[in-house]
Amino acid sequence: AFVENLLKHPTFLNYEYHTKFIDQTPELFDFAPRRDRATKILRYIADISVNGHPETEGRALPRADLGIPKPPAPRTDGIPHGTRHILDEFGPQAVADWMAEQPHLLITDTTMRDGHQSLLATRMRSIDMIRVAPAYAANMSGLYSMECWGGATFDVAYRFLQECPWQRLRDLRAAMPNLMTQMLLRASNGVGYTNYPDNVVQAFIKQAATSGVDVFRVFDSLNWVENMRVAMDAVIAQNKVCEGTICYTGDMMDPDQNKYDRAYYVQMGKDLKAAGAHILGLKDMAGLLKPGAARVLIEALKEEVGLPIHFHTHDTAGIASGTILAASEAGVDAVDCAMDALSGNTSQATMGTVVEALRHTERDTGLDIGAIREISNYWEAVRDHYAAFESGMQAPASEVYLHEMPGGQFTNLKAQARSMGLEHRWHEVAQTYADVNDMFGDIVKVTPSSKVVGDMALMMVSQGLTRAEVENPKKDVSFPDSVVEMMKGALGQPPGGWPDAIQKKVLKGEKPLQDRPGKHLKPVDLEAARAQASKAAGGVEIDDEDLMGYLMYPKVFTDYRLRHEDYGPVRTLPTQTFFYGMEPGDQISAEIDPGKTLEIRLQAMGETNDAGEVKVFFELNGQPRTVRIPNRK
Ligand code: BTN
Ligand code: 3PY
Ligand code: ZN
Repeated sequence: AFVENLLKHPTFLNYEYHTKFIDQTPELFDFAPRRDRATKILRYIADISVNGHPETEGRALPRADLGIPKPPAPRTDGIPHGTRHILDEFGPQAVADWMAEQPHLLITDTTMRDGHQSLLATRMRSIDMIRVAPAYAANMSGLYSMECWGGATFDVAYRFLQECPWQRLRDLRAAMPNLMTQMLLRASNGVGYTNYPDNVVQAFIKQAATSGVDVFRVFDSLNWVENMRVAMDAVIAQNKVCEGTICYTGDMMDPDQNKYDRAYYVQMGKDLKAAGAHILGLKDMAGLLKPGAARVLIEALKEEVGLPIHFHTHDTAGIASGTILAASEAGVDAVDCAMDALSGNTSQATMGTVVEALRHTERDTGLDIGAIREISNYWEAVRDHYAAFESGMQAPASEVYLHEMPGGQFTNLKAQARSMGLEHRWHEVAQTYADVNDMFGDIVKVTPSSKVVGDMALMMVSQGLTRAEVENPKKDVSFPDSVVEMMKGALGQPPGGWPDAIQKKVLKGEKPLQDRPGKHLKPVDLEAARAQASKAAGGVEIDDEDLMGYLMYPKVFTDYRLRHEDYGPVRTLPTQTFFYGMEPGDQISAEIDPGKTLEIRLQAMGETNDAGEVKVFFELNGQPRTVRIPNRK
């Protein structure tokens, strides 16, 4: 209502808008905020009920008989101590020391980040996570950490879920005070797809630590340690756990390739240790590390680097738990798993399976299989609500050894291919992705470099271009912007540099950067950016968290913030209502503030009138309310 008032106000239309104008024009605030939020939510529900949600249109429908998933009850009185207490009382080095000394295989639960990023296109809503968080705190206090933030979840929250990722973080942090939270950070690329100025990266990390992140898994999409230092230093300055991370690619056991071999990974591990990493992350984003290689690599890293190791892999080829067991035997300290119901395929290995496989061995995880089962049952019920976002992958795919796509990209790229009418040519896209990787000199493929390879592959398949044609100096090719930027050095340098010929062809004579992109990016004036964000979002107040959203994704954030003025706190709606609206007779509750709950009943929907509008009749906390919505169908 505020923005509507503002946009319609003659002073605003006269372009005489300035911040004082808002202060001096009290009629802009002529609405009761409480009542108003309820009205906004009713409008949102009415709109979705009449017109549907664009994100689920044409997609599979969830089963008709779904209820609200019920989280398990606590199995203990009070909240048991967990890893968070070590961090808070003794600091990040103590966490690393404790990790190395204790004998169990430690487990990180990735369900709330990589699990749904890899299986459900990152579309899981906060409410479904927050409701089960107390059960994790009570029943899973032996977990190493909860990966619940970062990666693609940040922009997807604003972009598709109409919610604030920071609020998700604060709510989860509050509900799991004994467990370390963990995020995935793309080093200088933050949680975006491009390098940001150093002061933005630093401010972002400071805010993430303040809002609730304990463990930062920091990686670079070309494995360039030089480009990770700003982010690693900022994490260390916050006294949080810095997990300096190696991305694994290719097959280190292949005698025909010597680019990414044992010596390469050991050297990178040493460089990360010298850069201050408390623990070493080994990120196998595509699930390419085979059990035999895991044994060799983990032993080498343990012996020659000496940091505790946290191993992350994907189950795309169906072998992740086998690789985890081999890594466990070789002495890995912690591994990532997803709760059973959101595990397997492009997601992580199955937690209950790994826990049971190690039961009564020296690496016994100590986790309670009953507690896992209950929480997994909850996730199973949650997953049913997201049928629209399932990828259709029916079986493990050893094809991943050919294309090397990250688990988090596989389903996204498939969706992109579908939207371009190329889904039936998927295996060609996969082969072309592999060709592009060769053409680019065999690079690490992980966000954002993976996105660049995907862009190029889709372009080639849609235009019918072969690798030979692309490489032919006489053939004119217009490369995607992301390819031009990457070859310019905007994402940094891959080991050995870019292949000369293709780089020259892409850059058409322009000179590439050789050093760190951040060195050339001017620091952002944060207060000026705050004022700009406020103006773009209709004059609303921009707090520090909002500012970080704006700096990472100016347009995505602004659109979110403007829509928020119309829709209100829709994050409080049940998932079914958010994506599908309500039908006559349906009743739901939405807790818009702690203790302030809206009881909403949709009574009836009228016919579309001559003005093209539908009247929707609600009962809100027992009082009748009517909303008129244009029928856009
Ligand atoms: C990756 O690409 O390394 C993993 C996850 C990132 C997925 C996002 S979702 C939209 C965009 N399109 C892609 O192909 N990747 C990113
Ligand atoms: C991300 O950056 O989102 C990833 O999941 C990379 O694997
Ligand atoms: Zn992953």
